[in-house]
Amino acid sequence: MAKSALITGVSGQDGAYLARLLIDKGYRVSGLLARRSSDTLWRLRELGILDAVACIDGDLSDISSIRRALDASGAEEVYNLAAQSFVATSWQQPLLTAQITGVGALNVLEAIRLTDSGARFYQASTSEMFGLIQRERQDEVTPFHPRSPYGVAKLFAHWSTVNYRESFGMHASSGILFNHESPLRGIEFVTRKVSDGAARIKLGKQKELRLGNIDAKRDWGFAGDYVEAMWLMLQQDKPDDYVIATGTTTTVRDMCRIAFEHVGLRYEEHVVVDPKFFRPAEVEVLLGNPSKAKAKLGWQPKTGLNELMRMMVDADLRRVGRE
Ligand code: G4F
Repeated sequence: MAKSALITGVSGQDGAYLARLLIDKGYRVSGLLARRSSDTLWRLRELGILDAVACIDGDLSDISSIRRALDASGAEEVYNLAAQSFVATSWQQPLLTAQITGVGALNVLEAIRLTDSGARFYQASTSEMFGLIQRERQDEVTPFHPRSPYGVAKLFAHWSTVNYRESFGMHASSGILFNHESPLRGIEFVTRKVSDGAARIKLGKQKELRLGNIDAKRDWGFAGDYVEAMWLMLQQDKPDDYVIATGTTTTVRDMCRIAFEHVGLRYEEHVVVDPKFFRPAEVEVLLGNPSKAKAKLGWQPKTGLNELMRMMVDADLRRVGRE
């Protein structure tokens, strides 16, 4: 019989790629959908899987809706990807971020425990938990020091996952994912803002691109590669935590250079640094060490930043061209 999975945050970038991966593997896929915005389903549509995902109305802040979704889906694997995931917004909405990104994960864990379904659980943890980094390369034993309400909320969710594993023997794993991007990335995140900006400037629809701290460094990978690691974690005999990263870090500035050069432009002539986009506390540099994932899951990234940015710029050239 086909396996069944429930994805919270199915309409987001990772939710859409994970849904496609699981559908390709023969799973029945259900998605918990918080209907807050008008078109939440464009990513599933773009991947051509909208009709293959059973969408269930629900919200991480409402444990009764999660329990109903677990019953309706019969999920054997639950992937908790839903969150208020934009770091900058977490200073404007710290309590909402704590409720959805932090306590929301605990609601899912508790719903699984109360329904006694034995479902395996994946938590979308994040490199933002390392924040003010304590080691040059961050791995599973690097101490955490979050720098935003988002990072703090994710840390609560991460430790809740570890705690439910240790307290109740739940098969609960946490993927500490470094930044992962794609043409399905939301426009508020810097890579997509840059790929969209480069495309618009190239097509004469925009003159400049205003960014914040372009000296920040990130370990950027392709979301399509990273969802494979999520699935692999839930196929292991024992639950555990894994860093998922490329092991390479690049400045926002150099990421801009790659994107603009792809369309024959010099980023220096178009990018304007605007203090409006600076954050109250910045994570200056992130660099992951994915050795454990490679050794235990057999996972490694396939897509480098050059290829990723070219893919994103090409997708935005097509989108902007259609407007
Ligand atoms: O693309 P970003 O907004 O991603 P950020 O803050 O690193 O968070 C992303 O990755 C995390 C994993 O580490 C996830 F947990 C999280 O949910 C999200 O997916 O910003 C990247 C960097 C930051 O240093 C930011 O200050 O780019 C810098 N930046 C410079 N100018 C900008 C801009 N970021 C945005 N969004 N917009 C700018 O104009």
